[in-house]
Amino acid sequence: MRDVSEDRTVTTADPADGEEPTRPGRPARRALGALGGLLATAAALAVAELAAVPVRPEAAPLDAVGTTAIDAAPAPVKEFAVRTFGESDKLALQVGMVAVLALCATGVGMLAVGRPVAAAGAVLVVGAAGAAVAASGRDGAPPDALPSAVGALAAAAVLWVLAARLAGRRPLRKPPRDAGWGSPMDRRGFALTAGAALVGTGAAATLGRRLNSAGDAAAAASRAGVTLPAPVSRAAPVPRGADLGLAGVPPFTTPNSAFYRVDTVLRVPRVDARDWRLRLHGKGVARPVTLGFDELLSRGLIERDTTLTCVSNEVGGPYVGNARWLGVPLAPLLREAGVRPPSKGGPADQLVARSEDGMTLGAPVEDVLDGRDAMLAVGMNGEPLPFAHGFPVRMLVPGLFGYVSACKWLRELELASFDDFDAYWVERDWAREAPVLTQSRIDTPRPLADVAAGPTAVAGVAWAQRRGITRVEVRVDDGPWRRARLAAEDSKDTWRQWVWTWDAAPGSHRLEVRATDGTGETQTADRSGTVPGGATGRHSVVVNVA
Ligand SMILES: Nc1nc2c(c(=O)[nH]1)N[C@H]1C(S)=C(S)[C@@H](COP(=O)(O)O)O[C@H]1N2
Ligand SMILES: [Mo]
Repeated sequence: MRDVSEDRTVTTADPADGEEPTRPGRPARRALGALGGLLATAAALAVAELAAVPVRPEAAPLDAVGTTAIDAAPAPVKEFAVRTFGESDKLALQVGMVAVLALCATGVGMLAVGRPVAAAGAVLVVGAAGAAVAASGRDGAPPDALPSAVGALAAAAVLWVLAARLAGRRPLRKPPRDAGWGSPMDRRGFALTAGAALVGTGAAATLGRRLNSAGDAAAAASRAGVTLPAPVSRAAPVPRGADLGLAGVPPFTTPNSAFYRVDTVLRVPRVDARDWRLRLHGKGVARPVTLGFDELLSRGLIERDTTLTCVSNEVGGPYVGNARWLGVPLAPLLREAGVRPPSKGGPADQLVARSEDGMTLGAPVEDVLDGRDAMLAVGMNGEPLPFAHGFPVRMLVPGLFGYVSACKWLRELELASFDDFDAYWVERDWAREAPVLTQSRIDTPRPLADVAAGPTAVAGVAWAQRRGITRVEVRVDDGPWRRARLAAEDSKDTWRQWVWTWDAAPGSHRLEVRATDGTGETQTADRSGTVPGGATGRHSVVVNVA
């Protein structure tokens, strides 16, 4: 802004000057400088993508910085992101990062016209910061610094040459004191350099992408090649009455494509099942085990319907789904390795699961061995696990929130103690032990819906895995509680649909629901946020009856 008056002097200096078209004023050069900044930044990201090939795709700067941001975000920020953007929270993060970067790029590009050394220096400093973040981030190692460093060098070079063209000087010549504002600009040189940068960027990005995802095709082939064995213990067929088939209520079995997804990865890990190994070791493990995927499949599979819930689900929220899972029972595997529960003198009370993406989850050993159908799942609704849901193997423990039990892309199981080790989410203020809470949700009518007067189906789902749902009640405008009709129970580990027919009278009304679980306990009315152990309180919706 400080340059406005000077700009005016330059542009109006000599309107009759024959060289005027090649000696544009500062605003024009600055605009082209901004463009140069954007080109240089694009080049940096493309070259970094290519440089990530010999390292790992996650070392690419936007991935590494984004992942570090995810890991560093305090619980309230994460809560806000999930509340505001839902499952698009990571997309929002990436869009935000690109926007900030683009803003900085235009700034540095404008700076480069008059002060190329300072601008190139700024680019290198940002690159160094990215490199440091990448090397010290999740699963970070020194080689992870390479993509950011190489990318920054590329950006500095592109910016330098473009700025030189704008100033009408040779790129390898030392910039003069006045940075060449007065000399005519090398338009042709600028256009050629910009074009070359653009082509190079496209080529590097395409090649980098292709090489970084070369393993994906192999992983996809390995998934396509999986034949899931028939279970030795089948799930009973879903009772016919378990699905009320009501409009607006999700189906009893959630299709894989509609199953909620919660994790911290910017790139879904694509593991080749043929390379997959699981290591089981730790405190009290008399016989450590290493298993490949085929060995795991040969152990005899069980099939179970289980409802999975996220601790980040707000009352009435979408982070709950029910699937038919196929997997290896976990308890026998642990027992064969010599693991005993704490109640039988076992030294470990925490089963730490580690994943391909560097995530750690810790489940109580006692729960895993208490007879529930804890499993290493390989199948979901009749197909191998989708990549987004943990292919090739994930853990599943009915009755526990996902963040302590449902480790996707599982790689390692370590018996430890809660005193020795805090898993990822526990380090971030979430509860150590996380049994699911009894919850109920109104799916229809939708909040603020316009409802016709007369008989209206009020319906939804309720869940209390391990305990089961025995009663759901609805009330209107704080009136008396009315018992809803429950759909048939599939198992105590699955959600249950419910419906109540309401004779809707004109006006604005508030519908409220509460569930009672198999222990006779009714869900609390006390409202609490999701941190640390899951949201409590009753779901209610306000509707308008015409
Ligand atoms: N590796 C890995 N496993 C993970 C997570 C994760 O971030 N990384 N998130 C957990 C959480 S918080 C939940 S609620 C469930 C969600 O499983 P889904 O995405 O298949 O629905 O996975 C769990 N397993
Ligand atoms: Mo979760």
